[in-house]
Amino acid sequence: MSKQITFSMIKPDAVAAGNTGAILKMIEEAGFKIIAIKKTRMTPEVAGKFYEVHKERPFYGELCTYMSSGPIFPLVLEKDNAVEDFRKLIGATDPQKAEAGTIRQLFAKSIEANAIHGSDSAENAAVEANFFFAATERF
Ligand code: 3AN
Repeated sequence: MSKQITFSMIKPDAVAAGNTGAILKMIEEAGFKIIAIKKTRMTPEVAGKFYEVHKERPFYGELCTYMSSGPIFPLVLEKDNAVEDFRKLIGATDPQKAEAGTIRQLFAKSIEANAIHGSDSAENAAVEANFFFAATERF
């Protein structure tokens, strides 16, 4: 498979716990190239827009509150088969179900405060990367 991008975010729990460096190290060691990165903080309104697809789910309100509770690091990553390989690297949404050695198994606190986001498709990766980064911010 040729080069593909995926979008990720190191979430407020992992940033607050001081795990940003360890997580970035795992991402780079797994062969992903960081092509865009910044530190930012979403307002609840911005988080609401980002997670609009989950609007009908019971956890939507809490998720938006949580995701705006502290700074995050949005990332655009590049690798062959990036979307699928990154989902494997981060592990299951619920850290209790995440495989040993995955980022969520190592660093997530709960199903909501689960350390990191990874796009679930190439289409969503493009939408999510565009949400945070202009083309001129990717190298
Ligand atoms: P993933 O991030 O693994 O793709 P999604 O897309 O189903 O999972 O959910 C998006 C985010 O919503 C998750 N990263 C997590 O923070 C939160 N979330 C998912 N399921 C629950 C749940 N049952 N209770 C609370 N928060 C949840």
